[in-house]
Amino acid sequence: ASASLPSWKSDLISLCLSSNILTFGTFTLKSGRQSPYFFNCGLFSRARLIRAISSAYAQALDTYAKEHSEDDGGKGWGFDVLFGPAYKGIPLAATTVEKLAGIDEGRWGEVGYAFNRKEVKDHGEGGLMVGKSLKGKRVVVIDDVMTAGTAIQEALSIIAAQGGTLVGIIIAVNRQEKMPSASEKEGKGDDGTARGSAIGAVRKQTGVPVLAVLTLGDIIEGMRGLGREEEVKLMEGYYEKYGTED
Ligand code: OMP
Repeated sequence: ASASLPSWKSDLISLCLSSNILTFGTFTLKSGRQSPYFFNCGLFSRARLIRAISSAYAQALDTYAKEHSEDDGGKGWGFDVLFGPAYKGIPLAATTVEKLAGIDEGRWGEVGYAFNRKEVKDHGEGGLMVGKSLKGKRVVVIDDVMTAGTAIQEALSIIAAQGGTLVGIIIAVNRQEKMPSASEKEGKGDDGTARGSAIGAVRKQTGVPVLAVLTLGDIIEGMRGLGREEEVKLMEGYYEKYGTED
């Protein structure tokens, strides 16, 4: 085990590694960057895996709420609905609220979950949304991985359109990457200009906390603890190129 990483994090990293959720190779990301590692949340598709990740999301949310019990003029930080953007966010939202109720039924027992449809249904109950209504509610978005912060934007506009108030974002993995440069967006590679973190930009844009179960730093620590020096070097090299502290 690693000296600085809590055991629940190193255990989660080992589990992700043995189930190929965390893989190594050459991957082209949505941002166009070539990464030596990839984290695939679509593979939390067995009982012990979905249990592990939903427990970790729930712990992170509950811990944040307990640490911020004096926010908002003493009312504390909390939320009414966990919104899981289709498709990958759907099982994450459903299983995480169930875990929250298991941690503290008094605090979380009435929390709802909701998700959007990819295609608007024009018959039956109709509409874009399924689950608890977001209207007038405090909403947290649950998502898988944040790299450049592009995927989260659609979720934010859905919440705004549904009349919800965003109060937080939780992701499984913060890849700790810089915003892509203008030249990267044109497919011409990084121009080396100094830029802030993608997660920092989302924090600044929304003014809400962005919580992560794991960061790239945690994954590097966990892999080091497992003696996987080769992968550690690859991730450190990637971090040198695209990484930021937060
Ligand atoms: P951004 O929209 O750039 O923040 O990238 C987030 C999305 O990239 C995720 O929702 C995934 O679809 C995908 N992704 C992963 O799932 N795992 C990774 O390790 C890296 C990415 C990625 O393409 O950046």
